[in-house]
Amino acid sequence: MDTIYTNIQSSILRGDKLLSVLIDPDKMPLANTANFISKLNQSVTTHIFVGGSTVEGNATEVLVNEIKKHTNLPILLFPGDVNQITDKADGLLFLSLISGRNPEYLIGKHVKSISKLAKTQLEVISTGYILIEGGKETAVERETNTKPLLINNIQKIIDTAKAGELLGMKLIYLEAGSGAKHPVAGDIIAKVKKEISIPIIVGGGIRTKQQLDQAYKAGADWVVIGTAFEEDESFFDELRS
Ligand code: 1GP
Repeated sequence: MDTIYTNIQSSILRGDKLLSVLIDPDKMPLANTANFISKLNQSVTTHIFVGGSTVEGNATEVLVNEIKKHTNLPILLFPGDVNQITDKADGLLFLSLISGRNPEYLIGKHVKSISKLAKTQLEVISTGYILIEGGKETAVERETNTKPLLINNIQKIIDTAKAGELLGMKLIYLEAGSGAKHPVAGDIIAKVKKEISIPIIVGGGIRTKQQLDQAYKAGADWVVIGTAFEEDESFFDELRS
């Protein structure tokens, strides 16, 4: 049976690159969703992520319902907390913040989410989430009360990714944090890529087509961009399919 994850694997085997647009329910006015998704549909975007560090009430579910009216692309939850889980999406990145040592974000919230998840049909994809310094303090760092891994300690980043793979995680997410000043550097992506065989997602601070291509060239299988589209939707014009 085809699943989101097997489709990702097949795309990577074909040499295709994946692109997710991250939409934060706190920042996307519902009235603008149709217009935003219509531009997104004409771009090379392959997946939509929905999530944010702090989202109130059922804003995630309301937004996912609205997005679904306008696209057939898979919608994956990228949740900052348990309250962002909704059955209306197609899948969920089950993110464990393996760069940090805060038990809540390593396993605590996951345990709390199970009774809610059990009532959904969501495809749950175990993801090793690695926060890497990106030139400024980001919301992930503040919310999780963890420090990012330092860019001058590449071996620790590699070992963390490898440990995630050996724990059975299905994806490794190299995250510079939303709005990061510097995206994850190409040499870090390339070195991690060499050591692991599961797909690599890269996000945080990617604002130009050139930075996107650099991430792919270095070995990212999948790139996530949020802020650049929030600030300027004409970025979609540069990414036309
Ligand atoms: C954040 O990696 C994502 O979790 C996207 O980051 O908003 O900087 O594109 P940006």
